[in-house]
Amino acid sequence: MTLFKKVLIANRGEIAVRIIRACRELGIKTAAVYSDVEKDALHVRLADEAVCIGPAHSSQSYLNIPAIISAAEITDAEAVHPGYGFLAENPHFAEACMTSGITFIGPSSENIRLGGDKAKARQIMKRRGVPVVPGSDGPLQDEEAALKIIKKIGVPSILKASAGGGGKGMRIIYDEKNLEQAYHMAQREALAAFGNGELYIEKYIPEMRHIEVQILADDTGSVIHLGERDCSIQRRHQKLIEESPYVFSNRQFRKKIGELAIKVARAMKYKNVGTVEFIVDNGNIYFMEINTRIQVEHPVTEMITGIDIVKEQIKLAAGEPLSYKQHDVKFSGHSIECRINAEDPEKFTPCPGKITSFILPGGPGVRVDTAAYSGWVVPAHYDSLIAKVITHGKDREEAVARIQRALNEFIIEGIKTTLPFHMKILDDPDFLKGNFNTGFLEKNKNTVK
Ligand code: MV4
Repeated sequence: MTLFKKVLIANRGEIAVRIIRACRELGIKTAAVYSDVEKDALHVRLADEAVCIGPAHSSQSYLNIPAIISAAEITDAEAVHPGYGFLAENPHFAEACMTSGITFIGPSSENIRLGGDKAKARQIMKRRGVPVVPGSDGPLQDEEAALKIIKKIGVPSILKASAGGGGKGMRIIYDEKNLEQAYHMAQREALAAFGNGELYIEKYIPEMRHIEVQILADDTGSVIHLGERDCSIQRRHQKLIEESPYVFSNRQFRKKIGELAIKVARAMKYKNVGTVEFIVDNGNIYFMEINTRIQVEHPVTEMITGIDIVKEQIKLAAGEPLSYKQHDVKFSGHSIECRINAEDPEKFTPCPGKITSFILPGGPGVRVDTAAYSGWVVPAHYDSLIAKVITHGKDREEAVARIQRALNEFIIEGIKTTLPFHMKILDDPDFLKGNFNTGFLEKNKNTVK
């Protein structure tokens, strides 16, 4: 089996750099794409060549399908890696690549479509015997249908958008008399955000842990998992800190959640890398959704397994079989990631601008994934993620001590960042005990801002 000679990276920032690194190690040439305001970006410098694909606004550059397909054709790239965000979960883009004879480094367009239809994915998994939270069987026809289900499952319940993600089109119902209004508000919000107002309903689980499982699947139908990640520390549906393993994980828990994730992958004939998200509540595990992309937090899994997920992803897309069997996957120690954003650490408003000083942390067990450097101007047009600090230790205590040390070493001047916010969370006694859930930041908003 021969790998690609050249890959086009249809993304920017730290993930574009991450993908270039994987390609280099595999001996694959890289072509970057960039917008008008990013000619000095690190991904442009590190790639073998780069093509400008349009104006700063992402709708005209990083989301511009014809421009990206043209860039792949001009550079003679055989494959396109979409990274995360932008076109990564757009089934039309995956199809456009195929039609142009370019390999999309990711799952099939059918996989992407089902991942984006959360009501249908839930319905299919429920029918296949994967546990889901009590709620609707597929999408809701109208608020009458929602009321019938609430009568059965009770309140609190949560309305979610089928096309959702990022919390848009979500409403918690504490009293059925508010259902009608909540239904219309959620529907309107979903329609505005996704062009699709379809909703489904679930029992609301107030103290949930958001636990997800990394999976790898090849063209022959072999599927393995790389263990779980705890992503419960989020703010406004943005994950801020992720870790692996889950603090209360053990061999039995990992086997159980890992096998459920594999069952989900098989039920949809999944190919390539993906993440199955679960709600964990008091030891109960429920399927929530499947993400059909490489995720921001993939490094914590790489740190504890030693497996380069991006290299595996590229090899899988080239048609290679999995290089590991489940029993080859060995888990070692603990890893934590903090997402550092160019934002005000108290108000979380974006703070783009020129970085005047940028000095990285280092030493044992520290990894930093970033595309920033001293003198770089953080553009206002894109995601405010500027660096991921990831540590590994023999246990959680060592991983925590290392990330506390790393955040203290990290010097970023010229712009505000969320570094101080992370240092506060990492000092919180409940965080240190592993005593948190998705409500952590809301509950502690007076002490941990
Ligand atoms: C839930 C939930 C409780 N019960 N589902 C889904 C997307 C993710 N970003 C948040 N999600 C949740 N899904 C059930 N069945 C709790 C959340 C949730 C949440 C919901 C509303 C407002 C804030 C939230 C913060 C974290 C998690």
